[in-house]
Amino acid sequence: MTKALLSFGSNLGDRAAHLRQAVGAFVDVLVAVSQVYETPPWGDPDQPAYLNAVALVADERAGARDWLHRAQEAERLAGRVRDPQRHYGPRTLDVDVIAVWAADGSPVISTDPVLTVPHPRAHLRAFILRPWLDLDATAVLPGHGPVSDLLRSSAVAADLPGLRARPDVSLEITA
Ligand code: A4P
Ligand code: MG
Repeated sequence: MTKALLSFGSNLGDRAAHLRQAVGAFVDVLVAVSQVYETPPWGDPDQPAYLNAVALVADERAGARDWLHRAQEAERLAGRVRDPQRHYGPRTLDVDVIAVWAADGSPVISTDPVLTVPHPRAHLRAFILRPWLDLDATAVLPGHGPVSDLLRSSAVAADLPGLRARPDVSLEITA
């Protein structure tokens, strides 16, 4: 079984609906989804607050590129428009592949610009690390260490108080 940790973010339109639709696109492979957090924009302050969450997904065969293609298809369905001038700018939906594990549990490492895993900025982002801790208190970001330690690093710890849990926005998929 291969696994991946995916992050979901939205700060345009009906943010909760975008996240629900995106998580729903992975229903066949979904292991667990975190709670949702309201988060201040990271990297480009002049935009609305985000809703963020992460999900663990698993599949018999899926490789790292398969997860990327599914992430990009979910973004397309949410009507994502890319602004090449604003790398960290607003978006209906961003689905990033944070980390991938092979069938033997070893982390997949890639520096290919088409798919860099682990995600090169994940260790700096409270809006990824905090929801991940919800899913797994012992989670380890390959190449960087325990998520619980990363949350205490100065850059991330400074952002943590800005995150607000939104238990009123559930992404649990019910039958
Ligand atoms: N790519 C390479 N590696 C990956 C990966 N691990 N996951 C390539 C996904 N894509 C990856 O991505 C650009 C290219 O990166 C793609 O061609 C893909 O093959 P993109 O999604 O088209 O462009 P982007 O969104 O501008 O870049 P990226 O890296 O997704 O942006 P970031 O760095 O994720 O920043 N603040 C808050 N609070 N919450 C957020 O969710 N998100 C961003 C987006 C900024 N600020 C935010 C949030
Ligand atoms: Mg992206």
